[in-house]
Amino acid sequence: MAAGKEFLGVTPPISTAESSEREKEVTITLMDELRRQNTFESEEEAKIREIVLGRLASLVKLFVRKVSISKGLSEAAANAAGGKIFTFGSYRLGVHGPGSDIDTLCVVPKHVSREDFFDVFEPLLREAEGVSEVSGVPEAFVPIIKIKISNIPIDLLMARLALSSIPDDLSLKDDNLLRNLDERCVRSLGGSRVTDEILRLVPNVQVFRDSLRCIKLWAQRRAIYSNVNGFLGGVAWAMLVARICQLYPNAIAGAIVSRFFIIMYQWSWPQPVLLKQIEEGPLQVRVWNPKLYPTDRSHRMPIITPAYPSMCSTHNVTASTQMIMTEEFKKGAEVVDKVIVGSASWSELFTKHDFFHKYRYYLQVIASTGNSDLQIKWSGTVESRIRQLVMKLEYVDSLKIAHPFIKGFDQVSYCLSEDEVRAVAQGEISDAIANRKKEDVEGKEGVNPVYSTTFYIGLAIEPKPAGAVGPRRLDISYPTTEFTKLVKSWEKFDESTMGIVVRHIRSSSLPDNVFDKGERPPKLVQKRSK
Ligand code: 3AT
Ligand code: MN
Ligand code: MN
Repeated sequence: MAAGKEFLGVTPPISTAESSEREKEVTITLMDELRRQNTFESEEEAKIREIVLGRLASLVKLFVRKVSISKGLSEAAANAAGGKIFTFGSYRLGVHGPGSDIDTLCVVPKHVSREDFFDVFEPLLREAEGVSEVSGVPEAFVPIIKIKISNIPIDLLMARLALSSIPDDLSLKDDNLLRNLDERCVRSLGGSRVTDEILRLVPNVQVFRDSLRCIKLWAQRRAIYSNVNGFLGGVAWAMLVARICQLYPNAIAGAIVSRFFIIMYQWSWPQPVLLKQIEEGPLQVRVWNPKLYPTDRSHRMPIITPAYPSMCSTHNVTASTQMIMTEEFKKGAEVVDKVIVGSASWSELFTKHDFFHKYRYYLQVIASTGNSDLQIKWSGTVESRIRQLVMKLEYVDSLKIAHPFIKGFDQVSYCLSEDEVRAVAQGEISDAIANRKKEDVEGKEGVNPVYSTTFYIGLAIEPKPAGAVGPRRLDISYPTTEFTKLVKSWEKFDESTMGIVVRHIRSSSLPDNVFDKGERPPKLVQKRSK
């Protein structure tokens, strides 16, 4: 830390006071509630993860050794070449739950190439005992191998450094390590460097972990945990909590959570959330800078990653998602106030969202294909463009909010005719089709499975101005046509195999699969028409 500066962060703390007795009490009840909500893994699972990581570390060394030998290095040099794993994501932050994956970066010396990662390491993993479900995606933006060891899912990224060996005590902190690296390596290193930096920038790691565990569960339950859909992802939530921890360095989790909601509710966006001053570095890459770049200026709730090159983790936030999150911060603050005075319990903070009860009208965006592998790609493409639809809807007069739901609903429909195929692609899934199972059509002729993923956008419409006559007309044909064009411009789009439909429905026409069992209110008697 710089001389004379005895705090972490870009401003001095708001308060360095210790937490009160009451805050200590509610921290205990908070931790009890988090355990009751099953957010922690068991001790056995924790032990298995450590064994798995040990195993993985030796597999990476074996891989580096093997490639070293094949490239003509001596036994001694091959052994010294090393290789090291770094974790990031929820496991590294210490907020993972039962069943979370372990996000792992494999760091290798310069003579081990990215091709070797997929051509040598992937087959080595396939052969390795206890390793299963190996699948590599070399062409991804961040190339990845997914595996399971002892049933624990693991995401493996790789970075090749410009070093002839990777010692066990290597740290990734030095920005100069990024010099002369392939862009994919720089991206792969990012996750790990950011997580490590966050942990270095909080005054008390355990308080940070406990608080973040609470905020993550809350954001998931309130359906505002999703980067693609314009809310915040895991890294952004972690940075917000870290900032509150910096502002109250001696507070415990219950106090941090209570300050979190009120401060985030009152935050003067687009003032950015920073964990440290943004730094320049050795690469020819853009660092977030709203003074220089108009796109950076357009970020509504900028939350900036602390490791070089600093980036905005929240560029997907739109006017609607910002309003929705702000409203949730406010509600959260109210619940926590009640918890502190003893008139509510923590479980109230984690109540399920009411997205499918909240609006009178919804848009359905239905992506469909006839093949499950293709469906994953197509629905992913459609999902990643939904925020573009939301932003266009925000321009429609009289539309107050276009609220995207954080996940799509997948269905397989076994269709027996062309008419059924067409109907399903249009979102008209009759009960007969919805209830038809794979077993029911086994051996039948002319069965076409249709894979569909339906995304929802809730529409809040401004009340009719006083004295206006006739129903309020909402014209969304322009945004929907533009959106359809946009998704169809995907380079792999194929009109004959991929379907995309946008349509609006009343809340009474929502299908059962968006509700939990018993959640759907009994059908109300049709309201008298106004
Ligand atoms: P879980 O406990 O695993 O659910 P997490 O925060 O670890 O929570 P992920 O494993 O999905 O979540 O992601 C961990 C990090 O990996 C977050 C982000 O920096 C990176 N990441 C996630 N998805 C992608 C992706 N599709 N491409 C590139 N990086 C990704
Ligand atoms: Mn993870
Ligand atoms: Mn992951």
